[in-house]
This record gives sequence, C-alpha cells and structure tokens, in this order.
Amino acid sequence: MDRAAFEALARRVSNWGRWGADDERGTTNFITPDVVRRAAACVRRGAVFSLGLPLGADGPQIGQGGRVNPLHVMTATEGRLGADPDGPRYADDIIVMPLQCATQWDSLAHVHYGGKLYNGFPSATVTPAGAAKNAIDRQAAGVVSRGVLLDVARARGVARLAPGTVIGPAELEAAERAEGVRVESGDVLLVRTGHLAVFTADGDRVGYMRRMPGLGVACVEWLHAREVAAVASDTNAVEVIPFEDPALPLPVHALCIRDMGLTLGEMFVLDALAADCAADGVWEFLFTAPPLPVTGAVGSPINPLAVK
Ligand code: UVW
Repeated sequence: MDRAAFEALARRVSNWGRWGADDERGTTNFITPDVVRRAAACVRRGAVFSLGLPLGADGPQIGQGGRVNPLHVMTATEGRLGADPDGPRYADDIIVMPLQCATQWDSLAHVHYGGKLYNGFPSATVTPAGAAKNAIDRQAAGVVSRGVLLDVARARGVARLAPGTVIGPAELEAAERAEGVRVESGDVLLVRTGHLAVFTADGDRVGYMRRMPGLGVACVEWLHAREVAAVASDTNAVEVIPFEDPALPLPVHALCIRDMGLTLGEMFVLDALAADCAADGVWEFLFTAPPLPVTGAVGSPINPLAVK
C-alpha cells in the first residue's frame, strides 16, 4: 500500500469529530447503556474467566523497546504499628513495571503520525510528563460491554496460526459463521490465534514477541463498519508481524488508534475461554477490563474478565 492509499484509507475510517471536538474516548463511545444492558444479559451460568497474564518476573518480555517484566519487591513482611509483639502484623509491596509489559490496553495516545493524535490533538501533547490528551485514564469509566470471541485458529482447524499469518475480514467472517455469532456495534472483539502458546507452552519469549499472526490492514475498514468498541488478541501486537508492507510499520495500530480512536488489547489469555465457548457453543459474554486510571499514561495493565 503506498502512502496515498494509506491516507485515503485513514480518511475513510476516521472518527475524528464523531463524538465532538473534545472527545478522548473514541470507539468506546459505542458502548451505550443499551449495549451494557445487552452485555449483562449474556451472564447465564455465572462462569468467570480471567484473561490476564500473571504479572511476574517470568513474563513474556525480552527487553525490546525498554520493556521488561515486572519487578515486585516486598517493603514489609512483619510490619506493625503498635508495641505489642502479639498485635496485628502487615505485609506491603511495590511493583515496578512498564505499563504495557503484559496483558494491557493501548491508550489513544500510544501511537500517532503526522504530528496528530486521535481526534486531531497535537502529538506534542504527549511529553515526558505524560499524555495530556487521550491518556488511558480517559477510559476509566471502564471498558464493559458484550465480548465476542472469534477463534480464528479453531475456524481454520489448527491449534495455532503460524507467525506471519495475515487475518483478513474473510477469516473473521468465517469464524462468525462457524460460531453462529455476529460482531455488532459496541462489542469488544477478542481474536484468538493460539500464538500465546509459543510463550506459555514452548517457553519461547523471543518467538512470541518478534513474529506473530494477526490482523491485516484490510480488517481496519471491517472494524470500522462493525463499530467495534475495542479489539484484543492473544499476541503482543494484535496486528500481523512481519508487517504486510515492510515500508509501512504498525499500520493497524496507526489507523485504529490514531484515526478510528479504537484501543487495542494485547497478550490476552484466551485458551480456557475458547475451550468453554467451543464446549457450550456460546461465543458471547459480559466482558470487563477497566484500565488503571494512571494519570497521563499511554497504556494500562489489565486483568480482563469474561463472564458467561
Ligand atoms: C508497539 O510495539 C509500538 O506497541 P504495542 O505494544 O502496542 O504493540
């Protein structure tokens, strides 16, 4: 795709101004009270699935781009306030971690180009002090909606998609047909590729982080047309790496985050949920993954929950 085609696509999927000139939430605006009520109605059995990776020193990071695994330090193990040696004791701790080192949301300040963030805010509003616009805390009212899992690996009849496999709209729709579900306005879309097993089963962090299956650029218009509120996957980038066009890095990030105002969720743990959905034939659920409201942050760790 040349630059002119990319820019034409960016204009077609742009949501700038759609929810007002001051909007910093983007497509989570599709999550209306009606959407939340419909999501709540997806809870039938009370089965809860955690979709977050453990936050520990043995996480997936390999130091790329300054991202390391969490450093967790105890600051007290036998703390006490009074003089009574038999009185209550407390434990306390600190965690130091890149906000995007494990299961996480990208904020709408995470990626920009042409000097502009989502909704036209100057990229210079992101400074060493943080993001003055589109920071993750703008999503603090929560990301709670109907979740829909499209298991693209399963629809293709494989345990995992090979790194570099491009997922297009046809694959998303094949998974919809196989599962008997349709992604609708305000849904959070979870795309399973099976690639997380490269880290969790094979123990190959470099293989997990450097090359992956994922969404191709053609999915961007599909996500826009379906009015998806957020999209997440079990990979580190949601989009395919190596990129379809080596001269155009991070195209899905650029178009989704900067033009559509669509946040991306990465490194979601989807296998147990997928197995349950395959067993009961129900691929929709109540989904909730509020970010930590870190002031000015460009991403947030999360422990997403799917409730069926
Ligand atoms: C980059 O690699 C820039 O971002 P992400 O972690 O969202 O894939």
